[in-house]
Amino acid sequence: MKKIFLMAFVLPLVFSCGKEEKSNANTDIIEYNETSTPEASAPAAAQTTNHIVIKANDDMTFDKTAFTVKVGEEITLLLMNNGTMSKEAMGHNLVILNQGVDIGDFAYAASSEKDTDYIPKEKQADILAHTKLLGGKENDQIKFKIEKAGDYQFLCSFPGHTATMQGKITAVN
Ligand SMILES: [Cu+2]
Repeated sequence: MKKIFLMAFVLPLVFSCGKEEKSNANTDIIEYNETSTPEASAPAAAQTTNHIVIKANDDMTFDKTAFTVKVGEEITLLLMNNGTMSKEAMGHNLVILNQGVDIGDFAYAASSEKDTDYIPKEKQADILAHTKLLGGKENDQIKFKIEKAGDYQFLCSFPGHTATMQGKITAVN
């Protein structure tokens, strides 16, 4: 529990100095301490993370679909496609949408954009961040920041996958 208090107090202090680099380094250290403390992992809903790891498979699902992150911090997201099928048959990506974007509209627009790996050119403004399209046994890691608190939906934009491959990142202050 001590670690949670540290996080709550250290962050605003560091941010008020405007040194983002430093704040990232600090939260990394604190977070690793936190995961090694058994009692700290109990209230999962409120825990924030800077390191998101999501695994996809040939069964067309993401293994985790809800994350909470801190506004303004650099987030690392690793998408792992643990399947064995090709990118053409069972490719997976992860696209994080900006707030207010309709996930169904986006998926529909993306589904015909094979040339750009289902990242629609005319919808760039809807995208907060996205990974590459991955075939079996491929990984991609991206970094991004969320500057405004709230919920952000993510999806796999490969045709037909969005219904079973979507989730939500909640950004908190
Ligand atoms: Cu997919």
